[in-house]
Amino acid sequence: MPGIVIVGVQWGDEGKGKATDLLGDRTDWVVKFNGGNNAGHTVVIGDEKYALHLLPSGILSPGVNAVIGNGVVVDLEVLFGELTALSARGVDITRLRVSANAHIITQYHRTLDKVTERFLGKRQIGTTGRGIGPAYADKINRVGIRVQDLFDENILRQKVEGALDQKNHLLVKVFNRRAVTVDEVVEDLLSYADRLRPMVADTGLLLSQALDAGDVVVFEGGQAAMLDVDHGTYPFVTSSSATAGGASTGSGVGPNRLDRIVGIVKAYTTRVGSGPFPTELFDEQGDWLRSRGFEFGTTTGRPRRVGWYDAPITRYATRINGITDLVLTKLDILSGLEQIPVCVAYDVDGERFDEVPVNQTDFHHAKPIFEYFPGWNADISKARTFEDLPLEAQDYVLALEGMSGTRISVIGVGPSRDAVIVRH
Ligand code: 2SA
Ligand code: GDP
Ligand code: MG
Repeated sequence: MPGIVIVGVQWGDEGKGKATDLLGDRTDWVVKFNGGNNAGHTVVIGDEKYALHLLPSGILSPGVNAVIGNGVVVDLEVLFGELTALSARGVDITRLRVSANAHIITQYHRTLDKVTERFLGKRQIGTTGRGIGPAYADKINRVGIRVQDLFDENILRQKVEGALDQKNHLLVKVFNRRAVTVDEVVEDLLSYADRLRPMVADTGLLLSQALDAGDVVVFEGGQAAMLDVDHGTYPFVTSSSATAGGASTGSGVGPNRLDRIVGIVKAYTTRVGSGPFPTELFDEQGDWLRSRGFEFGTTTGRPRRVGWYDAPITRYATRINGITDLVLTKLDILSGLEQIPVCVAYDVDGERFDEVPVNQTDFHHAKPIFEYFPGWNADISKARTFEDLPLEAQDYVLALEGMSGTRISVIGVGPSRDAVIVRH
């Protein structure tokens, strides 16, 4: 199975970074195909903890080739900041390749992200403020700056001029900010060109050749199904394709090369930013889950919203991604509960919905219909086989599997690399 896609099932932070890292020994290439430094993956290796935002987690595995695909938006300051920090900790960073077609996040994208959010007030999306949305908007609007533009100053200048045309009007007239000059942007971008040049490649070609040669390629998704610009809780979404289809468009590899689609799903649910969240907890049980699960953003440190497992969401994500295997993470966090609620359907203004409603207003009104499962008290973080788990925990996993539409192949019982139960 040479092409393996890893995607988030819920609203992100399911533990995708750890899942990618787990596959490290058997992986030759890891590709990030969507998003940018809005992502935050925490990977724990021995006593070392790494927080990655832009770089794919696979860069931590010796010998693995890391790729930033064409579907990614790249903040060059962040890229070189992360590379320098990893290199100082002894990580080999020479195996990174960056797509010539990836788009660049510039200072005006970051500024626009922040001022737009402030302007929206109560209607704000709760973005990470990293310039992600404005950079993708420019891409779709055909006024984006791509990695390859850095190597032709004339072209770069023309493109920056074109991009700033309307933005300066917006910045000055609407947001009361100073105008950004073409010179300052060009100078900033060019300051990275020499360091970037050796990493730039036709990454779609490299990946196809690697797959032809039988290499294992992991496509590491950022964010998750419910944050996908097409399939998520729009407009409370990120601006990229976070589902398995994005692995193909965002890397330049045909969809028939994607052999397994692995969905990462938490044993409960979290969300950062605004938008509907039917199983959200506002009481002390929520505070308990947040502090026990250490649910604070890797990128911004924001407390995550927390709630119970939502089975219709997993079924939905399974369908739209074509998930073949699920990795259920953070089961250990649920130890100590008397009973565990699981959302099996929704009540929308008196009508039962077994699937995620297509209509946004319905989803905003959706109240969870819960089924309750008996909890367990034992610490399960040392369990390494399914049978090591208390019967109640086994039953919980089997129940989720039954409701989710696909098999749960791996169960996470702790943050470290080895704290997993592999079933299939
Ligand atoms: P953006 O910045 O335009 O992508 O924000 C749009 C929405 O997408 C959500 N989003 C995320 N949700 C969870 N985790 C994310 N990454 C970090 C992490 C988050 C952090 O992994 O911990 O540190 O705060 C992530 N990135 C984007 C965001 O909350 C908006 O709802
Ligand atoms: P990602 O964005 O999907 O990569 O996830 P994050 O790294 O933002 O958040 C997941 C967090 O859960 C990280 O701190 C991981 O170290 C941690 N984690 C992953 N799997 C498990 C698990 O099975 N149990 C526990 N307790 N923590 C886990
Ligand atoms: Mg994260």
